[in-house]
Amino acid sequence: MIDTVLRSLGLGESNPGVCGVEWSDSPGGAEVASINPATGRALGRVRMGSIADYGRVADEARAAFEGWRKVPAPARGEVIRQFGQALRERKRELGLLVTLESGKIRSEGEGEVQEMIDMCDFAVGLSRQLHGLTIASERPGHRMIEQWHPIGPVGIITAFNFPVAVWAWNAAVAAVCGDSTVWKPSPETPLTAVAVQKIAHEIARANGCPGVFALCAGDVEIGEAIANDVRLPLVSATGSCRMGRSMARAVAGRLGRSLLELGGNNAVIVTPRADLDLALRAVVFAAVGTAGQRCTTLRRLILHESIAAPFLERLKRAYASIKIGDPWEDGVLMGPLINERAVGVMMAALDAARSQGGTILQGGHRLDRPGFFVESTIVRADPSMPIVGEETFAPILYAMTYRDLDEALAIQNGVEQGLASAIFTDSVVESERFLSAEGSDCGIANVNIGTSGAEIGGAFGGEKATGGGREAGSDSWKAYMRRQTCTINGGKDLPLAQGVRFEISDGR
Ligand code: UN1
Repeated sequence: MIDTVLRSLGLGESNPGVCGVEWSDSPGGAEVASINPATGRALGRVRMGSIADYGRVADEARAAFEGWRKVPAPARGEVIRQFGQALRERKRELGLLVTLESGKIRSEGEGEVQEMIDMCDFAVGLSRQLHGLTIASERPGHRMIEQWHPIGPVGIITAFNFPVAVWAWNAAVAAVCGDSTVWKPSPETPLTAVAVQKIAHEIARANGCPGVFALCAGDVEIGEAIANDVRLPLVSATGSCRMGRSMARAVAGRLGRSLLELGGNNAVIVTPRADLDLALRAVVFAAVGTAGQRCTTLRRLILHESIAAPFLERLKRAYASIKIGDPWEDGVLMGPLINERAVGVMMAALDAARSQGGTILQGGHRLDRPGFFVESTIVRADPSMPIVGEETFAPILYAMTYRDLDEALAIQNGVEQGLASAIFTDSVVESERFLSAEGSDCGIANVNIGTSGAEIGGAFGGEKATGGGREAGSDSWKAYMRRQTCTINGGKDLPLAQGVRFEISDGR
């Protein structure tokens, strides 16, 4: 099965991971094996880029930008339309590759490709809607407009957990905005990146714009090169708060712009007025889906004390019924963690939780089988435990109780991250409070649905240590363009703003 999938996507045993105007035959970086986290065995190998390879690709992306920015935006949209069509034709194989390489279950693997397709559709529509404003001038005979121009090549750094969808959030929008992109995928999921790059590159070549989508697989040194590269006016990066802090410093140091999508420590509040059946289903998907490896994964469950005990009993039973196993098999709801390190990090977090007074209610173990499988785990916790304030990229759910909504909101907002949040209640008073200015402080606030699984139509991102960036839908496109304010004088006089007088005489 694996060989067929790889071959159908044009992948071999060893694949170059560098592509600018053309694929590079022999990139100068290390050759890295991509490991199937469900077996621990290699799927194939990717030859990473060296700093020299990166430099060349970034030059090519810069040159490609100079042509691409002159192509009318709707014509750029047509290229993205073709790309979306090519993804539709490859959805099954690509989805399976996502599953094999990242360990997410089949339907989530295909969902990831669907998310790319949705992004293409969105970007095609956007390509005719990059609207500016007309602004009334205070001066007679003058008018003001705001227009948007392409900003330049954009650096895109993505994480293993959404190995291609998050690239598409950025690349599809950047492309219709007139920007080329240079992509550094996660070293954990390079094959998926190479497969998607093959499709994107082919479409770009067929449309006479090779180099608009560039790829340079690599490790931290490529990420640092992107952060410090003055050729890239914008860097969009997804990953941990730690990575984001050093990225933000480096990009700001050269006065570039960064768009950051960093850690989440997402919470759900379940009130006594909630539909508990609905809440239960939502909590399980949000906490266990993708084996707890989404940045929107539910990590903190804040239950009203009157419903906590029976709700946790039901939750434990639901957890026990979850089938953990090979993510490509039907009926499996949870696959493995991404690697050995992730298993170690989860076990260390559970040790910390125990020593800080937490009790493991369910799960807590590694599974005795090849690959990186763990049990989905519920910990009875207190919000004051330091580990509860950390994002551990694993299926650990900290369950806590509250007395009144003020306390619930204080717990919900009492962490450094600010990505996704939700409340379960049938009371409009409670939900409106949650959505008000004194309610959730997150970039995403939901009512009666969980924290994960956002649609692309809304702007995606979070506040505080999550980094403040917004990607995908709504008006996120503005981050990928430069705004220009233009004042045009159609008259024969030169009145000055604010009534300032400055008369000169040229002697005539
Ligand atoms: C991420 O985990 O980096 O809302 C992004 C969701 C997905 C995107 C998650 N659409 O869960």
